[in-house]
Amino acid sequence: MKITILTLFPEMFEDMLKTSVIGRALAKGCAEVELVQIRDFTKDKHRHVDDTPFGGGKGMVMKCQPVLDALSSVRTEGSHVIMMSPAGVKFDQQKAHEYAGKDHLIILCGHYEGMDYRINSHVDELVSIGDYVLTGGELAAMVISDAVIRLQKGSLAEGSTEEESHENGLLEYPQYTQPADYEGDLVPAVLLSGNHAKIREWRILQSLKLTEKMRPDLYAKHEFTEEELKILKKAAKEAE
Ligand code: 6GU
Repeated sequence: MKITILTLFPEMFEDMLKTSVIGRALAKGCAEVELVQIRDFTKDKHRHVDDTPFGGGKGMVMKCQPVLDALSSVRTEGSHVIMMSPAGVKFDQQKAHEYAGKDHLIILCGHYEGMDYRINSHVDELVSIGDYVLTGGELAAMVISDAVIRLQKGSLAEGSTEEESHENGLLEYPQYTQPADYEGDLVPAVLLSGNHAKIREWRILQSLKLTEKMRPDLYAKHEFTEEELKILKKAAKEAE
């Protein structure tokens, strides 16, 4: 897939696109990222991308012309265009999968106080990464790009996303590594037992318990599998 990012600050993306899992995935060709400088589409000699808001008020508003000309220059047949905005729908793992399946995702990053509202009708969706305000859409676009690129075939070891937090609507079970005894803090004995059925059961139970405690909102929405119900019943009996 290809991701095109329209921004006034393309340099903000350089390190993340070169580093770690995402850097390797892009180097291997699992996905392609194109950065487009919106300012290159201005037509005045001062290269203004923003102006004062009609009706008055603080701050500056990004202008239609450079943004929409930049967008037109990269739009392709079948491209999906999202605009980063704190007023958008919330991004989640389901959306990450939806975008990961697109051939061409275009991400428009706003800055300053906002964008001229007339831009909204030229994009498919407004997307937010959470209920807080960032100075611009770039960090949000990086979050979305990371979540989408790591889902591309070849980015990660086969099957390594399946048991992650949020993939089945639950948080992931706790993980441990060497040493088994860290200054008296012990790894749960079941994990050292070599009994794979018991380990699986323990992990499912921990995942359920952790989700109930940390994310009651997710737990309330969870659709339990037969196996999960059986494990919960057994744990309740053992606690009697
Ligand atoms: Cl997408 N943009 C900005 N500016 N702030 C945000 C956001 C996006 N998502 C949460 N806060």
